[in-house]
Amino acid sequence: MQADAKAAHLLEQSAAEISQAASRHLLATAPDVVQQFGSDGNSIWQQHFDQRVLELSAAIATGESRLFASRVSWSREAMTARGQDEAFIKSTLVSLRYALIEVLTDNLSNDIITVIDNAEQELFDNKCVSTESALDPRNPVDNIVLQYLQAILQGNSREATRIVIDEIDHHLTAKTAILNVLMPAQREIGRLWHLGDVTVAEEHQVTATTQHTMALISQQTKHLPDNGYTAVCASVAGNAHDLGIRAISYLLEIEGWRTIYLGADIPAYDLPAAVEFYDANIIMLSLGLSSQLPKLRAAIGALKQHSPRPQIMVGGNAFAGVTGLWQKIGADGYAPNGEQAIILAKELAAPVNPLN
Ligand code: B12
Repeated sequence: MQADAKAAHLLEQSAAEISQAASRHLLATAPDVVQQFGSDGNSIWQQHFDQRVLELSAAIATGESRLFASRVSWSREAMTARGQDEAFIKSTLVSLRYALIEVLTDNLSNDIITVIDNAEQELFDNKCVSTESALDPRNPVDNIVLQYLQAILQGNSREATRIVIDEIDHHLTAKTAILNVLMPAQREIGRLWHLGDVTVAEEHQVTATTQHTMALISQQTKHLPDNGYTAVCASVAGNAHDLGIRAISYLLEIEGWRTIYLGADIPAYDLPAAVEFYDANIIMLSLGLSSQLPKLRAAIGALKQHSPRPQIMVGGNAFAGVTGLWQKIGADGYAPNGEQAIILAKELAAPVNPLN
């Protein structure tokens, strides 16, 4: 499939209209849904379809149909875990097709329909989240992760933080505490939520404890001397996920960088000013979902007009499994995890190190 910027733009512009039409269609054709979601049904399903249309747009813009298929399968797994049957899940795709035909009429390209057809075919093949935990209780570090999660879910977040901090200089360093305990704990709670085994509230408890624990670790750790590099770190507009990029920011600081951590959901137009004000060598942008891809493009576009231009590094969950996506959107580098992010950041910043 070829990338098609015009069709992708049309989908993005028409997302609200398409999602309204799809939601109307679903509620009219699946009366059970009306009962299940009550008066909130329309807005819940509109949001659902809005994301779907943006993911479709991202797939068309990049020529990567997986960006849509993987998200549809992800939704299918989450819905199955919450008791929805196969026929209903398929009917959401029928409603989406119906709305696309109604709204886009003659502008609906074959590629768009092909992307949806492929996603439907792969609906039950893609495994997004494993039913098995990646954590092995016999492994000492994994065991700390499990103790950490257990303490939080039993209502003792202070104890959870203590478990991790007390292990530093024994089984852990500050870096491995962040990368090998706190990040896997986040992934594990995400897996459990996806399977319907923990609630959103429980995930929030873990996330809040992880934010607090990372801050304490960073505060208590001896940092290497200033290496002369500055990194600005942010999650793009629309991305509420900020723990991964926060972890990278702390790790860079420990390695002697000056980091400017801007947080989640940062508008593209604010980035050049931050880079200029702090005279950054590099900017690290985090992308959580493929539906946020237009915002990342906008951010990269704004930064490229800036002079002197910082190196632009990207990462985050949305890149998983889509090789070369970072190049297609014009970034200078990508890393799949915190460890590799630190190594690549140094390589990218090195030619412009003011201390050289
Ligand atoms: C906590 C959490 C949330 C919190 C975020 C709170 C916060 N302050 O961050 C809240 C509740 C807000 C949330 C919301 C949503 N979430 Co959420 N969330 C999670 C969870 C459980 C943990 C995220 C985390 O802390 N990860 C920490 C580290 C381990 O991962 P990471 O962010 O990917 O970062 C690593 C790398 O990607 C990389 N990296 C990250 N950024 C960068 C940047 C650069 C430059 C580089 C080089 C590298 C890099 O390095 C990091 C460290 O190794 C994950 C599960 C998971 N597997 O991550 C789901 C997850 C990310 N969420 C998911 C989803 C779908 C959503 C929602 C759409 C759910 C919904 N229906 O509303 C919304 C979207 C909100 C939005 N607009 O962005 C999915 C994404 C699936 C996908 N990509 O297709 C996941 C994977 C859940 C799952 N089990 O499937 N979420």
